[in-house]
Amino acid sequence: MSHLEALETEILAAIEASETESALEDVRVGSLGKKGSISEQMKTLGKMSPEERQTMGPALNGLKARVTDAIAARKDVLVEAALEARLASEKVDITLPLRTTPAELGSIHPVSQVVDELTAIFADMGFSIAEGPDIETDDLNFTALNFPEGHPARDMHDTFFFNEKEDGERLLLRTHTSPAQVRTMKSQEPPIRVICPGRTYRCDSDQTHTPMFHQVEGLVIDKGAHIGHLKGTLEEFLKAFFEVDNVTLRFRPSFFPFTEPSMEVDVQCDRSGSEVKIGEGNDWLEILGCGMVHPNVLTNCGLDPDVYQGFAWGIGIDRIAMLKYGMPDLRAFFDADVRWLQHYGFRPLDLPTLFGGLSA
Ligand code: 2NM
Repeated sequence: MSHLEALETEILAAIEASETESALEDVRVGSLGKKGSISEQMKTLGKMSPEERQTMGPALNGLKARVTDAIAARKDVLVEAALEARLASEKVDITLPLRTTPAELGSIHPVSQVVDELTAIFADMGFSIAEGPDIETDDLNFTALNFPEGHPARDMHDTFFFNEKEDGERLLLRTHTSPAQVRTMKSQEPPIRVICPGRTYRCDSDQTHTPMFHQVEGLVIDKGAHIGHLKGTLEEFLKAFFEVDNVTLRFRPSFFPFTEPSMEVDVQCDRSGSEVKIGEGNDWLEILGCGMVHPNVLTNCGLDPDVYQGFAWGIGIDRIAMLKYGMPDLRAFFDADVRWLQHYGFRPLDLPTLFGGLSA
């Protein structure tokens, strides 16, 4: 075997043995590079006799061409193999379920969920949301709302009072969200359409009462507001909230200091199964109180009762949450037991909307 054949065999074997692109590059530099073995052979051509050069020239050029081709072919194989290895090692199974993020491990308390639902429904009907402080003045919680001092209706509320301040004023924990509505009437021009959801407090505790509970009150003030609008508003709300096509309401005369006339509202229901079903059956369930805003309240809030009329209502949020989601025990709402929350809680990132489904 000539020395050129030996060199070719050696280089081709090195090419085949290269496992990486950089090893192959070393072989290329070692053979075809400036000081490579083939290049060194090329340099010897100049010192040869013309006859010798005539055979060695083409022989060396052939060798160079075959080595160049072999390197290119090997490179294609290595590039392809490297890509395959990357595809295999970086494979992502897009069918795997997402890992639960900390945000998804928590859940939304049913009271928050129901407040979000109420907000979506009434916002759709053109209402704004108003909030006020939990600690209120006697004036905003009672006097402005036509509960005169010494009036027995004040006792009905089992109020939590704070100690008297130095100036003799006695603050209290609001017994209803109506003071937020007084603030709204005093600060905004009619027409007014607001709901006020929030915490309320009464010194009362048994199977169906907790000292802190949640209420949402609604208020509409406008020149032509009348009791028909009240009925329509309540029907639309209850249908949307309980996600039923029809509700039948029954209005019974009642008494509240801040409304005249005042009414208690029952909703038609079916109690034959294990859960109460709203909108069917032949039972009644008391669900809310309402009425036309008393002229004294309008006057106290700076509105002329000869120009403006209004209607208002109040509902217990905890109670309608229990009804809608079948939760039997009110007191569990305030136990902060994560097992209860995992069972009855809602997904944190699904906000209730009328188009996306309130409780879907
Ligand atoms: C109720 C029942 C009836 C009520 C009245 C007012 C205000 F501020 F306009 F006077 N707010 N809420 C109201 C009326 C609340 O809860 C059972």
